[in-house]
Amino acid sequence: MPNRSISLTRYLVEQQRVNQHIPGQLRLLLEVVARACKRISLCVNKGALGGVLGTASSENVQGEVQKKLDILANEVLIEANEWGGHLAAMASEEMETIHVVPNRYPRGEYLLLFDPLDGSSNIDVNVSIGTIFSVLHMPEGGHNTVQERDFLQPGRQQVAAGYCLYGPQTTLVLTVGDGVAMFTLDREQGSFILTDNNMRIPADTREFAINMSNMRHWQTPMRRYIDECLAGTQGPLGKDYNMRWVASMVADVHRIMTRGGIFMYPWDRRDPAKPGKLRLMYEANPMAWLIEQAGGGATNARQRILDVQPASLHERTSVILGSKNEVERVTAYHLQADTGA
Ligand code: P6P
Repeated sequence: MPNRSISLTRYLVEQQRVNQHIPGQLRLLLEVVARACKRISLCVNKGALGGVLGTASSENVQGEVQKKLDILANEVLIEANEWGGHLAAMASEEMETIHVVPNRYPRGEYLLLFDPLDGSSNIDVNVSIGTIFSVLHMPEGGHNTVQERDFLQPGRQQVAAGYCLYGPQTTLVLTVGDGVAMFTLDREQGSFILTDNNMRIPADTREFAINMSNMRHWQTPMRRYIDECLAGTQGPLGKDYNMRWVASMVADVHRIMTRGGIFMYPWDRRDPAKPGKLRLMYEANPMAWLIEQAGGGATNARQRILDVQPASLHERTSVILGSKNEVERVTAYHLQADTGA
């Protein structure tokens, strides 16, 4: 690596100094999260050798059986972040309630939300998984005790968002509202090194990502779009499409951040009361902001995800995100169907 390589620390210092984009406390928070992701990466890479595969004897708030690595990753993020004085509280897919920074530590002005290890079904079969995180600011005119309602802010209020993908490389992808940067972990140095300082998503694509086994459960506009993709050059879209589905949102989103595409997890009839499978606060919101910052689009099939006002910490949503023109098409199909057009 040429000596001009820029570490995450240098990138954040320069963002703080040159662009006034990152207050000191937020820079510290992002560096601590990155360090926690390095630790999680080491545990993931050990696999069976580290005794971390398989399921724990517990379920999370979603009613899903927890993997040992789910719990470990959650603990790593909690322990790494609670003493630094930059956070008021944390929320996680793996915890029913918020985790307020204990009184023995100083409290800061930020709120950290995360899915500590997304794609858990892939852990035991050695397929890429990842950590997703989102940072909010404590609401103005705060009160002494941090409450769950302080987290219930629309995604457009985020001050930082990112993910760490534990794949063939360990890559950290991050935005603070000034575009998207990607860092690759140099295991020899133990540092994240800047490898793309301006990730951009093409407006059009020939690649879609969806779990096709759910097709019979989708609403009509979703089926319409996928049928048109499958019709290829003979159909209304006039081009042949490829399909990918990793069943790990971080891996599917990273592919889209790297070469474009559209990712869809729509509402389906299997559980009509649920608006979708994915969680708004710590999956959809951070990914939607990253995608938009890279020039893409992100909706819940009807509305911009970042404009959704959350009603509860673990609420779910439909997710349509990626290449802007494709996302706009899928969203238009749903809105047309709603109005009977
Ligand atoms: P399915 C992983 O469990 C996850 O939350 C996302 O990472 C992924 O995109 C989706 O669920 C996969 O869901 O129903 O295809 O297994």
